Amino acid sequence: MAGKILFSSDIDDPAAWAAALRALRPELELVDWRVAAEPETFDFALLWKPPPGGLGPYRNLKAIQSLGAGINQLDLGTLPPGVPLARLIDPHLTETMVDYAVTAVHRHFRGFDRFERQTRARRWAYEAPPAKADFPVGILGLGVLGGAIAQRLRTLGFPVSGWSRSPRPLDGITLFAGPEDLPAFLASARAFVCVLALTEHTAGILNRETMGAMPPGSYVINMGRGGHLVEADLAALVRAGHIAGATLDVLSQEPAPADHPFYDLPEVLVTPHVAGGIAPGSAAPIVIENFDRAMAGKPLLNLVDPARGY
Ligand code: NDP
Ligand code: OXD
Repeated sequence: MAGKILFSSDIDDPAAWAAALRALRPELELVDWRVAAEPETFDFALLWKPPPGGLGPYRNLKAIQSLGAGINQLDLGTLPPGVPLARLIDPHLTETMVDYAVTAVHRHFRGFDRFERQTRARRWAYEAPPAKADFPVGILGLGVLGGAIAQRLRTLGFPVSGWSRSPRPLDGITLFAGPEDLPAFLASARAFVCVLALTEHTAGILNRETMGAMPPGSYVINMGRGGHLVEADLAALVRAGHIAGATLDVLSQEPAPADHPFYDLPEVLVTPHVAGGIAPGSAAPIVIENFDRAMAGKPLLNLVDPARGY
């Protein structure tokens, strides 16, 4: 089916996306918002963020496809009401997220973060290699990404627990669900990986109280959204020695300002929102499937539930 797709992203390459879509469906036209004219002629939008002027003029859109698994960057309140929105779930994205989580967990588990600091301080201090059995990992969010991360870490030999809104049975993973289980979950691990959806219920969930309830010497790995973490609380708990270290792929302000306090905390590693990668070649079939569904008036794959917020 032919059609016109609006593209808007400050991090994804429109030419690579146009080529990937054209390879599968030559009659599809992908137009970057910077050159888009006649907005009413667009059928579908592929967006990391909406164009600066918003989507108001694109009044015939049948659906919006996020260029991410998350959707908060789209600023839901500004999207045209009633137009369905889908998240992007892509095997390449999942694999890159799993890789990132495994790397961050191992770095803290094997003390590479400490050894990096010792190296700079010209210090040699032997410590016996730890056992994975003594380094349980807790995953906040057991959706597509959290589930895949949990299973990989378990396969690697870590005891793994997970926390989500509703219970999701996962082989070999200790499950916790809902606010009532949160205290037990927070006591269950040494490293915590956050891959929650960001909603009004999960904003600021990593705060003084919850991180304070983690066992002393715990590690925090945030791969969800910057809004999950109260940054000043983490900085205070790191300075107090309660949290031993953190790996943060997402921050409340991206790019982070040069004077951000985390840049002065050796225990905190910041990566510039690189944990997950969307590859046009791998994700294009999913986008085309959703384009076809939108044109046929069928429900989208990976549809966002506006009431749930994810
Ligand atoms: P899913 O929607 O599949 O999973 C979201 C998880 O959050 C679910 O387990 C859900 O619980 C849980 N959740 C939502 N609200 C609550 C709540 N109130 N209490 C407890 N748990 C809750 O999303 P994905 O796994 O695909 O992606 C997760 C997030 O990862 C994205 O929203 C995005 O922000 C982030 N991300 C970051 C990337 C990066 O590069 N840093 C790349 C890709 C994604 P339930 O299972 O019960 O519904
Ligand atoms: C996403 C992201 O949500 O890259 O996919 O953050």
